[in-house]
Amino acid sequence: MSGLFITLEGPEGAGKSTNRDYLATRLREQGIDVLLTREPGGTPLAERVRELLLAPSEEPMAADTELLLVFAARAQHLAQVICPALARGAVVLCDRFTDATYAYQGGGRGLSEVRIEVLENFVQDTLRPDLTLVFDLPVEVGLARAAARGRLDRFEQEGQSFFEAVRQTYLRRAALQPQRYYILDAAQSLAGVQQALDNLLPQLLERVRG
Ligand code: Z5A
Repeated sequence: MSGLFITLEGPEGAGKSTNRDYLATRLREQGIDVLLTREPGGTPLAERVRELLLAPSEEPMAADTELLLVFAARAQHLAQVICPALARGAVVLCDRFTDATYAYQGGGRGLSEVRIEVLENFVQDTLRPDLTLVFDLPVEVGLARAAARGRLDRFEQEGQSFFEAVRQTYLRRAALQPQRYYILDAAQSLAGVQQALDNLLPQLLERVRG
């Protein structure tokens, strides 16, 4: 595949969607073919799975069910959207991907990383993001941003310790593979975060243009 696969990760309210759109604009200004997408979701079928995952429900969802739904949506997303875009040489900017599974289902729910890895290999084969931007911020700052938006989804109803585990999983994964991850301080002002993205842009353009 000849495109560039960039994922944006981080806890709630970290500014992933806002900054994904910002980065897309900056890349498109340079004439780059950019595909914006998100997980869970990104295709009509995968968006229906997203609704199942996010809707609060009286029947508790087993952690394994959650894990399998996340990967079912991902398989559809890869087949319909991500792989074709990479094959035509586009830059794919994806709001969350498998790092979120390690963070939420692994760190948050306590599922074993080995089992997640089995599904990662099954669904993705050898495909991994080329670059993962981690928008890092203290849990309470992100939760306050999410709460300001109103009704909380099924994940947002979790407690502080769940989100602390999510955050620490991202940071641990980033420390293990520093060449793939780039950590941004998402607690600073939006202008500050976007300045950091501007600083990264020349490197990105170099990679896109090979
Ligand atoms: N999930 C999972 O469990 N396993 C998986 O494998 C995957 C996902 C892929 C949906 O994701 C849920 O799916 C997610 C994990 C789970 N958990 N939840 N909830 P999502 O990405 O759609 O949900 P989210 O993380 O809650 O998105 P979000 O809260 O919309 O966060 P965001 O995209 O990072 O932030 P934003 O929408 O760009 O910004 C939030 C607000 O903060 C907004 O009002 C902005 O204007 C404001 N903002 C942004 N940046 C700043 C700064 N720097 N300063 C001040 N205010 C800011």
